[in-house]
Amino acid sequence: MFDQLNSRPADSLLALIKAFQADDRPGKIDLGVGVYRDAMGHTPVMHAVKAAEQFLLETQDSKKYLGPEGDLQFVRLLEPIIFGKSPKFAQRLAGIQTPGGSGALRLGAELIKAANPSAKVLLGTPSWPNHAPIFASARLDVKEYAFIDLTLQQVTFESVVSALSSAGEGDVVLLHGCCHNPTGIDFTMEQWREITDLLLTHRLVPFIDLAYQGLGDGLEQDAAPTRMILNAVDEALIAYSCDKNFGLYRERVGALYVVARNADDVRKAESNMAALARVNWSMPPDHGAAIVRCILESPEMTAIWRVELDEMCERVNGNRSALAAASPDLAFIGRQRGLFSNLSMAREMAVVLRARHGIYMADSGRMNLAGMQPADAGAIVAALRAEGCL
Ligand code: PLP
Ligand code: TYF
Repeated sequence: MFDQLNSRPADSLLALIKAFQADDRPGKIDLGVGVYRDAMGHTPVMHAVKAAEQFLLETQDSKKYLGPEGDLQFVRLLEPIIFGKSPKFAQRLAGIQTPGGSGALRLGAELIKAANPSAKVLLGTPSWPNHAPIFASARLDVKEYAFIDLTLQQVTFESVVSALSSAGEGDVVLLHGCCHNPTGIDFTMEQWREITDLLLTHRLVPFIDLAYQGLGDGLEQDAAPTRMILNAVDEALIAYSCDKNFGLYRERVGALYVVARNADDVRKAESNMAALARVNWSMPPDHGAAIVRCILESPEMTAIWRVELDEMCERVNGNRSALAAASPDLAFIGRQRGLFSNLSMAREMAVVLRARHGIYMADSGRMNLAGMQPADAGAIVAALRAEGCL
């Protein structure tokens, strides 16, 4: 039967990891896949994570099954970080642990399909390349609309207004809560307010993907748009990832939250999320969520984590400033937030930059700014100038 299969392309972002490793030039710079790197170019295990692992090693006395919801204490302890202390929708919130933000997106997509099979998913482009396939795999109709002009490095807000205004009641709007992947271009608070009004006027359901909280302007600031929307709407979904802000990537740590209209709907959402988890992965992997729970249960470990996260955030923003200062054509990078900025260039240019200059970025022209050192700014600008990109 397998002869019936067509080969499918590998994930080009993940393929960059191997290509970079195989390059033996000393000055190579990895701006590819979206993981944080420190000043040594290393993606370290955070101290708070090591401390929690040590604690788990000494105290965990069983590995027995937890159930499809995973570690519900983990799910509860994240809530004040994401939603703030005692949000007014606290009683209307359901949550479940998922394998990463990806698992949360997939589970959310299937929940939408179960609740409203004809709902369309509005997806502003460019976006994370996995978004559209995840929703399509759940057999949802994905409606893409372009909303960022890379030549201007700006949101074209009219496109957002037009897409949301022409959506049907109950359609779902995918929004990056902060640190937009792949552009680093987030809405202003004024634009978020307008989006909130559009969601209410046209009775649309926001699905907020929050995968980089704390890596833009800090934990509180990065959650502000999410909180504003959730305080206004009746229903919403939130796909949360701890894989970046706790540096847990391969442990696959995330959660799906749903804001429902009332307690009855919360119970229905919870039982459906559990049933969907069961047929997808039965139960989520425990270790990473247990680490996050241990950190959040301990004021000392939480304090260490927050300091480390702030340092990561400052380093990324320092790299942004260094590139912005190195060329006026890159000033926009200093105004954007999160790991990524996306240059406006032909796809072949990424290949040229890799081959001639050892600078690895996604074919789309996306750069992971955590992958550089401030001292690399000159080399990056020189390479971009040499190839006529600036
Ligand atoms: N959403 C966005 C925008 C991302 O960039 C990522 C990155 O991987 C994810 C979701 C998924 O995160 P995770 O690795 O936790 O599945
Ligand atoms: O966009 C990124 O680089 C991160 C990591 O299939 C990632 O979100 C990339 C591709 C992928 C899964 C995660």
